[in-house]
Amino acid sequence: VADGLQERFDATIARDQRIEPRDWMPKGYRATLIRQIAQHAHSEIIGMQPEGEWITRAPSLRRKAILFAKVQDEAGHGLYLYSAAETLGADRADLTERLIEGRQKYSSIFNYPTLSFADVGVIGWFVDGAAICNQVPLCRSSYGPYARAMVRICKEESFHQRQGYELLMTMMRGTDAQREMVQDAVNRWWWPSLMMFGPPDDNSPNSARSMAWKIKRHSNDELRRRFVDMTVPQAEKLGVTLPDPELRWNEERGHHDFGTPDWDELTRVIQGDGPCNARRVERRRTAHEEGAWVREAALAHAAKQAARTAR
Ligand code: FAQ
Repeated sequence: VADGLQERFDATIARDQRIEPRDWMPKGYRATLIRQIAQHAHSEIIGMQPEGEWITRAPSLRRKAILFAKVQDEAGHGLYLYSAAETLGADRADLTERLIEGRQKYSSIFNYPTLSFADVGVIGWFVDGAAICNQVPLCRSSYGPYARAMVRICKEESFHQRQGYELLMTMMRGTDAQREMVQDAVNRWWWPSLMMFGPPDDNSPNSARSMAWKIKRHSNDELRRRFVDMTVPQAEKLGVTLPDPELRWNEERGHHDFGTPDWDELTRVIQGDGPCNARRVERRRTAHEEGAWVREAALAHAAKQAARTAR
């Protein structure tokens, strides 16, 4: 490392200023960011599938329009995030290859099935709620392009969270059967949503370094606790029960106590053995292959344009 570069990087981080694409950065910092941003981008793209399966079956035109808009937003988030990864020297086509070959991860949560329309509401409430808890602090992440991408993404996630909660409120005002659908969806999604925050702090190999570099601002467990504290009063208002007998308010700590997620299940799902992993990746692979002609056509068009301006 040339004289002073490491010192300048350390000082920028210490002053809470941003690292920008052309700045010198340690190899590990660059690699960690590419890893996290790529996983985040893949999660947005794979995350279109569980809810996307309900677009043709939405119960009204209004619900269909909302769901369309949400799933399109997720595609947009994926594209911003791939662009942020490109500022670090990653190649988007290569990242996609790694995803469909199972060499790069995406969030465990998208490997669970959406069995009823209530799942669309619960994904908005829990999954987007968890995403907000995790991503609002990332707006202050030390890498400029990632932090700036998070600002708009978080605004859109807030809309997603609200549409989910509003959908559930509507179902809870409906019939007994509808209320049962909501409770069933809550029962199935609660624990996987807590797992989204990652393994517990004492088993999170990347956390210490990512926090020292101010890529991550809070630990996995800290964000998980915040999510529980935020969600419990919302569940009460909605009239559903969160499926955790250990969940209770702890006056002394000023936070909720709650049970332990099944960490073996998280490990299995991350390793590719969740209920829908194979289906999700296969669908992404097929979409990529079927889209090959679009990429070829875009390249041919760009070459033609370039030849025209060169003339
Ligand atoms: N799933 O050492 P740590 C959304 C991996 S929101 C899969 O703790 P780190 C919006 C981890 O990568 C969802 N893998 O790792 C939406 C690492 O593996 P590696 C996406 C997981 O990075 C809503 C290993 O385990 N959000 O998409 C998971 O410090 C609705 C050890 O873990 C983000 O990506 C997991 N749950 O902390 C879209 C947010 N947890 O790479 C559609 C940004 C851990 O060493 C519909 N990411 N792993 O082989 C982060 O904040 C972090 O990367 C964490 C993990 C917190 C996810």
